[in-house]
Amino acid sequence: MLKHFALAAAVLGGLVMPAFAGDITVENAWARASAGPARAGAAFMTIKNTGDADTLVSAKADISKKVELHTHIHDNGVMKMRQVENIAVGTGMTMLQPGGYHVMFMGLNEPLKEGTSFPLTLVFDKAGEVSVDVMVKAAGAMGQGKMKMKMKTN
Ligand SMILES: [Cu+2]
Repeated sequence: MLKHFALAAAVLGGLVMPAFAGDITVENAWARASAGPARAGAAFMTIKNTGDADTLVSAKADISKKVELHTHIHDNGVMKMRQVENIAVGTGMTMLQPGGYHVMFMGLNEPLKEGTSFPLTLVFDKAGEVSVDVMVKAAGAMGQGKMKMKMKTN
């Protein structure tokens, strides 16, 4: 009986935003629709932490071969993406947004389509796993669509 209740709660929980675990709440998770046959995509979100400092250590999704944590750096006026080992989530709000930290999907199984959503699991050092639905928005969402991006892999 308890088991069934827990399962139902988990299923219902997946349908309601925001998603949370422990002191961590994840809101407004979104990704940009792929422009053409892009093989990579990025997800952005707001992470609220009402507890002590935590760390986002990894992310998991079925939509691509690899899921990485990335940041952007300015290099001679060109914005480049760089993989990071983790993202510090201090007390308060941490924004994953265009031009900054993001979750990167390398080798998309198929282009991200506007109006769809996909599940993403974020793994925090202390809070554990938080699963969110990522909404796919128009390719030009939040501007910066024309920004020149170059991949730099280590
Ligand atoms: Cu990236």
